Amino acid sequence: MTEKITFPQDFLWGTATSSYQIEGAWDEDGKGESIWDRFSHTPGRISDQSTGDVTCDHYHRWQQDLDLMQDLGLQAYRFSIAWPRILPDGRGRVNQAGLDFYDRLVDGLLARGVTPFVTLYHWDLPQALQDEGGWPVRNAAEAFVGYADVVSARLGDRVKHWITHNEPWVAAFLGYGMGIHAPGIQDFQQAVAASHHLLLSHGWAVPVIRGNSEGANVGITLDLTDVAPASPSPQDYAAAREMDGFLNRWFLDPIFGRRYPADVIEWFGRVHNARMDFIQDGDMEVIAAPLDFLGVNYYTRTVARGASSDNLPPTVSTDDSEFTEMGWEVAPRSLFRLLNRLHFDYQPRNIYITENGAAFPDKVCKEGHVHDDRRLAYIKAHLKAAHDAIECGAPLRGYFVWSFMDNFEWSFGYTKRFGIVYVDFETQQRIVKESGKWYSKVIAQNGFED
Ligand code: IFM
Repeated sequence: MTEKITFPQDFLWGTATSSYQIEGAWDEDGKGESIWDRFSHTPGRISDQSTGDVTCDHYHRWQQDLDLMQDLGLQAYRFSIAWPRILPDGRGRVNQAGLDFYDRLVDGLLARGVTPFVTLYHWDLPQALQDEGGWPVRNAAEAFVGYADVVSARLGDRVKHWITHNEPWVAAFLGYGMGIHAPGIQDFQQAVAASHHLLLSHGWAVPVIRGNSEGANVGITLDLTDVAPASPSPQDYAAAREMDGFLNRWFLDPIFGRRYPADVIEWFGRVHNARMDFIQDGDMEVIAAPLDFLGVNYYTRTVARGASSDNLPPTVSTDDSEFTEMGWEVAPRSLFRLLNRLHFDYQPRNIYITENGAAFPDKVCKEGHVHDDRRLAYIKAHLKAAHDAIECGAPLRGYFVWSFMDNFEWSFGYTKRFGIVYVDFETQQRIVKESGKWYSKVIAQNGFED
């Protein structure tokens, strides 16, 4: 028997991208160098030796891309602004050509009936600021506020949805801790300091954006997961609590006014010898600035296993699971659990799923179509989980597929395709995948048959 899944009337349907992943034009029209330009130009950093120099060439093809969004019936589009396009040196001199680009983009979206959701920071820090030490240094947070001011002053009359940061966990811990993202540093102390300054910059920017953009909805996007202990053993429960602390609570707790979790501070100190001496009086109050919404990026769950010979046999196993091309387990019920947990534990006013999607090895068939059944099934299962969470009271207001189109997947280069639109990177041809056609129908019907 089929069941009709219908979403609330004002539910918002969108897709998402980010500047470095789609724009190209890395050094055009006065843009400064970003840490991702520097990182991808460094041999050995990107698995297929590629760069984002051209990527989807969206900087030149944005009108065609916006037309496609309109054809698909997208109601909202989440994109990010390249900070070094606006402020080539990170602060000070404003590059008008950069601002003009986003100005045209916003007007182009509004003319097509698509609501812009602007992310201010999706990881392309101006290299000039990294040369001063980057996010581990407090100055970067101060510079971010100046940047947020310039952008929101110019676009704030038309943009009413603002996301300060995308996935600060990734920016801090993959960029400065593990070194697999730009700027490629491996120093846990710097990573923890970076996480604090990212949050501080967020808290400082919130009132600045509100001041420039009347009636603005301001939020932050976190990458969150649902952590399950592999077995009901004390070791696995302890491991799950640690992972939950590191991946979820480290950012959620301070944003929602609970300060940094004591158990994670203790763990950082014990395992990584990390100190918290960068926190100044008043910082935690700044970080807890009340928000209009929480952005949630959800891709997979985490199964935690304690490192102990006393482990019990796992009762939570991934043996029969499906995995995406990223090696991430497909776990839609965990999205349901995560949304409920956020709702009951943290009570955000509103939630948007600002990213959800999957990489699979897509091929264009002879007839020129892309039959990405597994992506379609992934999105459908996650939408069903999201719908169930709404029925349980979660204040979920919208959903953004990651991604609008295939793009530069960071250290994986072009080897992972996440789009609902296929991109031929040789010709720049766009082909709407079957998942994109299906998503377009979901939007038109505000739901789907299950
Ligand atoms: O491509 C990224 C995006 O930039 C941030 N969230 C996860 C996506 C898939 O890895």
